[in-house]
Amino acid sequence: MNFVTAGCLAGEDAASIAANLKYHVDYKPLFYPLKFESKQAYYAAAQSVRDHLVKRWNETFVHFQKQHPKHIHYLSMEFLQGRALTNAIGNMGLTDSYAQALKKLGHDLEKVAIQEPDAALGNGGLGRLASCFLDSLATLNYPAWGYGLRYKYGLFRQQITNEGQQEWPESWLEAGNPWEIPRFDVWYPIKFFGRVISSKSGKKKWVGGEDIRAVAYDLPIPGYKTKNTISLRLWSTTVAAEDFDLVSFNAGEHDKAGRAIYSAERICNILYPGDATPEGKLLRLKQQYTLCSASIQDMIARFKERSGSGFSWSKFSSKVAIQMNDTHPTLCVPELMRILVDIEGLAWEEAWKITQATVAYTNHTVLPEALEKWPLDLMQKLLPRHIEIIHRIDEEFIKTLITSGIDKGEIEKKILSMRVFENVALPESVKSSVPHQHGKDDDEFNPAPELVRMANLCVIAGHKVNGVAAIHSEIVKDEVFNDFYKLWPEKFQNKTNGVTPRRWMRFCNPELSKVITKYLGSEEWVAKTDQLARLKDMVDNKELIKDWAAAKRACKSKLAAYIKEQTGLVISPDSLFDTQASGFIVKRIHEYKRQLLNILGCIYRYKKMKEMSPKERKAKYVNRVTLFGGKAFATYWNAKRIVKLITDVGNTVNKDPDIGDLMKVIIVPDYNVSVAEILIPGSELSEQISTAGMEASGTSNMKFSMNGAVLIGTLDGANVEIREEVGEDNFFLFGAFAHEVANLRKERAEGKFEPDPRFIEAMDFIKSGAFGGYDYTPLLSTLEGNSGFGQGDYFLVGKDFPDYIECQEKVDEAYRDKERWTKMSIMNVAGSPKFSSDRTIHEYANEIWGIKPLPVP
Ligand code: B1H
Repeated sequence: MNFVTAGCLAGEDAASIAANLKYHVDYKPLFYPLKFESKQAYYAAAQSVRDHLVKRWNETFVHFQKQHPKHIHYLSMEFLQGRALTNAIGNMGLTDSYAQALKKLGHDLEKVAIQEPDAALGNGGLGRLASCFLDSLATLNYPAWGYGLRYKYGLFRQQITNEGQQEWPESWLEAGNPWEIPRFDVWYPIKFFGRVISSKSGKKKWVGGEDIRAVAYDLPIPGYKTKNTISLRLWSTTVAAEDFDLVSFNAGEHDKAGRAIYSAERICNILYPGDATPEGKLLRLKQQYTLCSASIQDMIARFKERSGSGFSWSKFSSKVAIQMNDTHPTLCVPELMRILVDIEGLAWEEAWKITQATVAYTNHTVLPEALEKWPLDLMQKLLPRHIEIIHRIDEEFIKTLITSGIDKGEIEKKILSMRVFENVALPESVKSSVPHQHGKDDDEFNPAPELVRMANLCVIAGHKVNGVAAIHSEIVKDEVFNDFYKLWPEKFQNKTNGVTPRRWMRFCNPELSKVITKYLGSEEWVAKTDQLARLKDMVDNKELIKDWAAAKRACKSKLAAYIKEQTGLVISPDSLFDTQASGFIVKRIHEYKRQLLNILGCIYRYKKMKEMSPKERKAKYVNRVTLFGGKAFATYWNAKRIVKLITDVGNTVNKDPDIGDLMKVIIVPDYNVSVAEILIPGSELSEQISTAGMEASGTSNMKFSMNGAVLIGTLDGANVEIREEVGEDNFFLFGAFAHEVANLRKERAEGKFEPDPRFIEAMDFIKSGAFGGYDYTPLLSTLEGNSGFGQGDYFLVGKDFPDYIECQEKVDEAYRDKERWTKMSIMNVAGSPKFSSDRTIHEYANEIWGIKPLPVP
């Protein structure tokens, strides 16, 4: 083998790949040369795969550059990419070649792949959705860019001890990131603070303040079975070399000399800095502005370059589409306006038309307390010119409202609730047109803070607003943005979420994929999930049922082995594997996911088991392992208490000789994308038990269902559509409906709710010390009392409890009939075509972005 030439041309057969791997080991060493273990093999493989990626990525860029199609730019503060190796070689069709090549060199692909750190630049569903969308955009050959931030530390690493959760920093870049291409040629200036000066002609200029640089790092994103390879461009922050304060340094003031650098670099230090303090808020706002400013500058630079002599601003929105993933990138609205008006010299009206035609907004949550609002004074200080622009947007919008035909008696109320600012005096120009103002002016002592409502700005600026599941989009129209919906019904749409069947079926579940391919006759379903529906007609096929059950069992064995390795606990693959897994639990409001309902159900079940004879227990319950995955924000005490409670229950139950395999309760530590790839295929029952109306969509529900887990859930988020697709008989439904929730809370507040005795029994069992001496009063008190948010069981755990445990009894009954259960599992996969992110992306492309596929020849 000629390693050097092999290094130059990365062929696609096993022999040349092996040579290429060896080349990377020998000529791009990252380690001590006498070792060639799994870790070295991983880095060599990544370098080698990267060569393939870069070739396709360059070809795609050149093709798009020449063809100059309309591009979508997906802006997101989070991308939960997970590991890249298996996905990249899988999408490029090189898995077998790499597996063989590694084998030649004495390595096993699976062992090599797990050396990769998990790229966790996101908290949960919203970030993972962005990553699934990139996979679909590349696969479907759409011209697209993802834009995000390159956080040095991703979501923390979680350790579970007897005390509950402990957090550790996750430094995923420690050994370098072989998948990224640092683009030192692509950087943009970013300004903070400073002041605005006006010229005689009225032109505005933002000057002074802090100047930093955003530098691009590109991650090539390969599509499945296509050459198209798009970019996820992540910005990192630094300063220009000349901003290093050499004078101070030489004077021995070393801290002072490096201050500018540190101030710039810390912007990208960490995902979601806690924003409870003013410093934390400022940092988060700097992050958001950095993402928006650098991305907009980049889009404009490339638009100009692609347009060449045909350049005209009037064509911008027919070539550039921007999607804002929630309100976090809202600042791209005033930033685009600032560049168009202040720098490019466009008139306000023209700039506004372009901006509106370019940006669209996805809403991911209906909880009013979760909608982002920034303190006006903070924003004013950091982004003085943007605040002027937002004032003008606010003023123009109020004028639009006044002339929109809204009833005179209503107009003031509408203006106050719909305008961008909250608790800010009305602009002078509209005061005379508004009949009576209870604004800030009326009440000098009004302590209410002045705020900028990012969601309102998004709805006013965006040409489309979408929710992420059918029920959620209805709530968006009927409740959250009802006034806007009445004003502009044509803006509002639904785009039910989806997940990529590549990562979430084909690659994470080769066992079940093989069975599906065997019965469908080809692997076409991986790109065309509609094919999966054909399984419905085969559901009675005894061979299929046998093969299916065997594949699920293989996944369960893998999961059991993983749990043994991680926790030391031994679980039997003959038990029912029942899982509740969800991303990061940031705030109080995330208690709507109701892990507490699940664990209280376990507690009640355990108590009943203890009261029964061994024979009775065995007759009533099937062996079950209840698994939890998820992280609690470090300072969100109630979530951490729930983790502690689950740990305590596990410590008691798992060791109880009366119980044995009948019941195990386990937290799978450090839940992330890679853990999900083991946990989801190995699960048979998935808990999707949020308080109805509160989970916008959920996406793990889709992943579980398409891996053959049956859902137990409420009619919430995408559960509603999953149940429609898989059929009522293949979904365990319980709980109050979304439209009943408000009234149930009201009744509760009025003291009319009588909790079920079984619920009281479960709570009392905890209080009795059955699971140790930890004081659970603060946690349990949230389920008691009558009043308001924070007490009085806002999430209706007590209300839904009896229905939930009765539904779980039906699960036991169904599970006893193994054939019936397997058929339910098959029907879940057969019902999953709709939940491919390919479907979602086609809808966005056609109904919001106006982009067309452009395959690289
Ligand atoms: C979702 C968020 C979110 N909704 C604020 N909202 C964040 C809000 O860091 N922050 O400040 C981070 C994330 N995430 C989730 O989006 C919904 O709860 C899920 O129901 C939904 O499936 C997912 C994707 O649409």
